[in-house]
This record gives sequence, structure tokens and C-alpha cells, in this order.
Amino acid sequence: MPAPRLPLRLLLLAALALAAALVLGLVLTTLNSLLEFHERVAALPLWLRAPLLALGALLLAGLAYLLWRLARPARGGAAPGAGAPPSRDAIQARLDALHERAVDTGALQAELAELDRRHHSGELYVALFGEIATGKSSLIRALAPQAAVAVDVRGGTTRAVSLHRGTLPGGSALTLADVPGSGEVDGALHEQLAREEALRAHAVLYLADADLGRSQDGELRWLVQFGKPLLLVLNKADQYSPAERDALLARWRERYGDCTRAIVAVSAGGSERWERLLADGRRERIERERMPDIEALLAALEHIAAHGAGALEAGRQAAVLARVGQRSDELAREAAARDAAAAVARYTRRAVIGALAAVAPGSDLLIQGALATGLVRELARIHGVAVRELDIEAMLSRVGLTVRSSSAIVLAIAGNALKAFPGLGTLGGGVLHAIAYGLVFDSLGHALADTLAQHAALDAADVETRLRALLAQPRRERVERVAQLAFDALRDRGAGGAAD
Ligand SMILES: Nc1nc2c(ncn2[C@@H]2O[C@H](COP(=O)(O)OP(=O)(O)OP(=O)(O)O)[C@@H](O)[C@H]2O)c(=O)[nH]1
Ligand SMILES: [Mg+2]
Repeated sequence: MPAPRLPLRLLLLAALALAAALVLGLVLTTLNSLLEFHERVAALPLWLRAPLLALGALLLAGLAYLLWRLARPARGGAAPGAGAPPSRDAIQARLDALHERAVDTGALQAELAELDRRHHSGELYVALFGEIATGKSSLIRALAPQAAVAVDVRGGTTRAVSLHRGTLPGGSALTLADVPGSGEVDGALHEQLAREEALRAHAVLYLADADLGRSQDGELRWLVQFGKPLLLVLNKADQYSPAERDALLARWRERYGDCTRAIVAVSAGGSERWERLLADGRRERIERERMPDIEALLAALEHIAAHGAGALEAGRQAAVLARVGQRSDELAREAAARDAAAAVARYTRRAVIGALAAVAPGSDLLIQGALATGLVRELARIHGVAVRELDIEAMLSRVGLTVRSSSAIVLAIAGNALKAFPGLGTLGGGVLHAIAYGLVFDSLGHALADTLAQHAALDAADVETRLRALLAQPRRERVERVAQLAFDALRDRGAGGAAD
């Protein structure tokens, strides 16, 4: 239907023409003003003109700087090792605060103590890292011949971290950490031990006996982000022909040359076992140490040790502090979740008891009154979120509507729950409403706690969404728990109260 569209097009055209005229007018006026300004400035005596121009230039530069500051892309998030790591004092303060909240911070305190101990020892710590049976323990034996470490063809031989003193040919001393291998089935705990030891070291030797798979690549990249010297070591070089070995090293240099200090091939040695047939027909098992060949690695280690442990201490401290900081954050989150769950349970119980005690019990399911406000305040305190009275009220009136709209569902669920407690159902509508009221409180508490934990703010819309989901599909375990609360409250009140 082209006819009715014509006036609209004409109107649009007119509006466009008007806008163009306005823009043109604006440009002309500005140009005119600029020219006038230029003429006036030119007419000024030099002693006045020069400072005026300088001032103008300064103002323009200031404006440009401000614009640049505003438009500049934000710096990337602080990856471990990048950005400013938390200070030793800041971490200690966090641990003290956790300790006051009855959180067990023993392991993290021990980590800090070890950080200080190594710092004061002045020794250079080098950790090994790599998949199981790549020859880490064998390499420790080659670097520190007196070390008593177990070596075995079976993967998963090393189960704990052990430290061994070694000396480089140049005379530098190092403390080598033998660690459990990664990549073992169900070996998450051992892998964690190895990772933590890598963070405590000044430098890391990443050992592999073949090309790196996807998970090894991931491990290597994880180590790289801490910025400490990393040596990529191909062990069991004796199992490769020179051409194969060189091809593998070339591939690694292409892939990892940028993020490692050196890429070398060695033969840590290990041991060889075979069976010999004796003249009398018996078989004899023979085990012999293989000769190690670790020249290239020694040279790379000499390089790292050249400036002493002090030169690498800042990187080591940053890695450990970042890790302790991360763990303390996790502990704080766990403690908050635990305290929040306890608070929700407490308030739900109060809501049920309150509803049972009311003269006209639970006539309305609206969230209101001091109890709901108290719950919000308590959860906000636990999660360290500052909330204003006004925001609490706004949030409660908003979720009140949700509760009202779902009250039929909640009542139905409460009614169902009553069936699990024969006898309760005969006590009348009061009990039903008390359970429904408890369910509402329990759901609101969980919705709020989740919102506060995730957004660190009283985001009313988010609370409402979560509450809606919780009320629509309450888990059986929750419903029974709340019904049990009502049951216990009635029993505590005694037969006289229940008969009211
Ligand atoms: N051919 C050859 N075998 C080696 C070499 N180094 C170690 N091995 C063998 O590799 C196997 C594993 O050696 P380990 O030193 O126990 O390896 P690991 O990395 O400490 O193993 P986990 O502690 O289980 O992670 C043993 O059978 C060693 O004899 C080497 O340079 N060449
Ligand atoms: Mg081992």
C-alpha cells in the first residue's frame, strides 16, 4: 500500500532537510567564531598573545589527556603472577580475619612460615614437575647423587614432596624438590602437592619424555604465568636417535621458546633391568644404573643460579602470596556460605514458630515485618555487603509480589508436606500456613544468600529470579525439613498448645 506511506516519507525528508540545515548553520557559526577569534588574537600585542596561546595549548592537552584516560581500554584482570600481587601484610590480615571467624587457617599460616623460612635461608629452590614416570626422581639422583629417592618403572612412585641438596659444577648450591608426577588416574591430590611446590620454588624444571600432550601443554602454560624461570627438559634422550631428538627439540623451541629459559635434552639415567640365562639354566635378574648425561641441563642451571636466590625471590614470593590469597578467598567464601546457611535455618525456624503463635496464623504470605528485614541484614553482614534500609524495603516489597503470586503453589506444596506427618494435617490451616511461611523464608534466604555471594550487592531483580525458581520447584528435602520444624515447634509447645 504505497499511498499512505507517501506523507510519512515527505515528513522524513523534511526532518532530514531541517537537520542538515541546522548542522550547516552550526558549522558556519563555529567557523565564523573561530575566524573572529583568530583575528582578535592576531591583533593582540605579543606579550599578551604568547601566554594566551600557551594557556590554550595547555587546556587542549589536558582535555586530550582526560579523553585518553577515559577511552583507554581497561587493563586485563590480574592473572597470577601478573599485576600487583597481594602484600605479605595484606595476606596476614586476611588470615587473621578468617581465624576470628573460626576458620581453620593452619595450612595457610604454615605456607607463610615456609615462605619466610626459605627467604631467610637464602638458598636457591628448584622444583621438578612433569607427568608420572618421566624420570623426575632419577634426575634428582643425577643432580644430587647422595639423595635417597625411589625410582621405579611404575608411575606414581613418588607420593610426597622431598627436598634434596645438590651442588652445580660451578659451586652454586641448590635445593631440589622431587614431587609426585601429574597425569595419574585419581591423582588430583598428588598433582596439587606438585603444583604448590612449583609455586614455592625459584625456578621449575618441566620434565617430559615425549612430545607434550594437551594436558602437559596446559600444565606448562599454567607454570609460565607465574613468570619464574622455566626449563623444558626432554628426558630419556637415549631412547631417541639424534635426528628424532633434534626434531622434537626444534618443535618445542618453536612452540615454547618464548616462554621458557632453555629447552634441553638429557638422560637422567634411571636403571636398566634385564634377565640373564645362567649356565645351569636358572635365570638371574640384573639391575644396573644407566649413566646419566645431563651436561646441557647443568649449563642452563648455572645460568639461573648465576645471580643467586635473591634475584628470583620477588617472583617466588609473588607466586606463593597469590596462591595463599586465592585460598584465603576460597575459605572466606566457604565460611560465608556456612554462616549464611545457619542464619537462613535460624530465621526459617523463627518464621515457622512465629506463624504458629500468631492469633490469626499466616493469614497472608506476604514477606513483611522485622523478621524478613533481620534476615536480609544478617545475610548482608555475613557477605560483607553494605545495604541501605531503603534498598531492603524496596527489595522486600518487590519479592512480596512474587510470593503473593506463588502463594497457591506454596500452600499446595505445604499441604503435600503435611501428608508426610500424619496427625499434623488435622491441626488445621494454621500449621499449613506456618509450613508455607517457613518455605517462603527458606527460599528467600537461599535466594538472597546466592545473590549476595555472586554479585556482592543486593540485586533485587536477581533475588526475585532465584526466589521464583526456588518457590516453583522446592526440593523434597527442603520441604520436609521445614515441615519437621513445624512439627517440632508444635511438639515443644505441648499437647495443650497444639489443641488451640
Ligand atoms: N631410558 C631411560 N630411562 C629412564 C631415564 N630416566 C629415568 N628412566 C626410567 O624411567 C622410569 C621412571 O623413573 P622415575 O625417576 O621413577 O620417574 P618419576 O618421574 O620420578 O616417576 P613418579 O615419581 O612416578 O612420577 C624408571 O624406570 C627409570 O629407570 C633415562 O634417562 N633414560
Ligand atoms: Mg618420582
